[in-house]
Amino acid sequence: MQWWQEAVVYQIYVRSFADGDGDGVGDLGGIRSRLGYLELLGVDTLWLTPFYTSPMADHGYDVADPRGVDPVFGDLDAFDALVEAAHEHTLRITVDLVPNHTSSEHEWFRAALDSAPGSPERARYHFKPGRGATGDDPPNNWQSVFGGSAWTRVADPDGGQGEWYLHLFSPDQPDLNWSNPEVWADLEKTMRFWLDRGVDGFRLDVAHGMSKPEGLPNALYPPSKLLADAGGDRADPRFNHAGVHEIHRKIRSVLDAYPGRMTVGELRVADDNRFAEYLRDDELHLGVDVRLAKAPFDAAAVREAIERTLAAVATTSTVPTWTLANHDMSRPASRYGGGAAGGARARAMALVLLALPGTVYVYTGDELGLPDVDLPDEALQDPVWERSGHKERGRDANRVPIPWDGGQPGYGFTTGVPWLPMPPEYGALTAAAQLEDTASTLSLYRRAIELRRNHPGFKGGSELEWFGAPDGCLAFRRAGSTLVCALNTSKASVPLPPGEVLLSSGPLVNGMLPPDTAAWLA
Ligand code: ISL
Repeated sequence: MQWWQEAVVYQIYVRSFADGDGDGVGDLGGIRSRLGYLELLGVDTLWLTPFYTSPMADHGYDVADPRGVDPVFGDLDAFDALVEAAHEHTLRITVDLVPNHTSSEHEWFRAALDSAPGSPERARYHFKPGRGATGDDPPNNWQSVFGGSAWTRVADPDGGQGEWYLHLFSPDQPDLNWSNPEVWADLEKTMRFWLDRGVDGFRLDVAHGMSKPEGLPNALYPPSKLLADAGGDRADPRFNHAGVHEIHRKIRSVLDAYPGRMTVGELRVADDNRFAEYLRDDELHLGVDVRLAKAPFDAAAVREAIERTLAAVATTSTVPTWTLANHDMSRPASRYGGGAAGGARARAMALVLLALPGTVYVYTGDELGLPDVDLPDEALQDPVWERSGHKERGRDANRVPIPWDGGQPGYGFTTGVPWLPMPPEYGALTAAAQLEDTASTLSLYRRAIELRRNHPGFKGGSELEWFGAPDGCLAFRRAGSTLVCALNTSKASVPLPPGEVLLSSGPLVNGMLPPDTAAWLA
């Protein structure tokens, strides 16, 4: 068993975790100062979102120099110090890589703008003439995931209206042309750069992107449908193109020279068979699966998501991954209904999550039960807000900084002004307050992670056995194990399965499992 096949990975949204220098933005030094907390929580691996040099149009997913640290997050010395300290705390460190696109401030893209159509500088991206007599129409009908056309027109070096370039995300994130060998050579250099500095693995952003079909044909979808999250549908030419697998084989060949290091891909691929293709023995080690995170709080839907995730990896030699959220999604406490019920449901789902075989991802702040924050318009920073013409508020609500202790404005996150406002209700949810409260969400996570690591009931295989359960409920155990996880999403209390209760997400009533509650039994 490799370490990544049974890890509890904690996703750190670097901007929002801990601010070491008082500028209101989280940084590498801040993370280092909070490693003790992560050790207490019991996670074994960290995933850091991009901390590379960036103009921050998409908060770091627009990378201007993939081998440099942005000054707002620290410098290379701070990174090296963090890796060393994390390893001393027996925490592994995985970092994001963004191979699909660069920032428009990347030196390659600046050079492309200064060069003529047809030049080698432009050939690192997707530049094309427009359609129509004067080239005023974009080269095809592709839409940006963040809204609007996926093409932006540039002025030629001589000042006239020129070519268009492709950006599946914001215009500040031009897509790289992966049929250009320089693009791979540069990613390889970047991977070795960070591997040689001691990272334990990579999360590959948009791992189903990169490769594009020859000639960039029109999508047969209407633009409105293309706006919806790309699900790897065959009719959507923007993502999940067959050529991507050759790229993953190259990535894997680099990793294979660094035993014990791993890659996990962000795979927004709805079809189970196509998902599995990325996990062949010479491609990714793991794929991020958001099926469970997308399921509503309903036992039948949760069971279906779990079974589909298991099915998607069944034909591979890898393990499933599970998560309830990430920096792109509404937080569980809000998504499951908000208020007290939403909080209780998020806690119940944490026990489902942590009972599952394979690798688990916990998004920072979910262990505190943080809700999404209702931010005022003027505070919003996600490019989705502007790109959608203020129709979609974007992802800032679930990226508000972590409340550590004390009160407003910074709650111990920063001595300055936090980059997104932290609301009054955070006062009761700080890590410090929850560490002292045995009934807190943080205490539940700590106990659950500890049991997951040490209890023999978790040593079972990767198959699940389902028990008969009342309507709106589910119960499962790993094949060969005695530990049962039961979840009640119905409106009535139900009898518990037989066994000793090891942990429950809320109080049990007369030995019954109340609504919005889960329990582990041995
Ligand atoms: O969050 C989404 C739309 O608002 C998703 O469709 C998301 O954009 C998609 O899953 C790709 O996400 C990744 O790459 C993006 C970045 O903005 C996301 O934060 C990252 O997780 C572009 O680099």
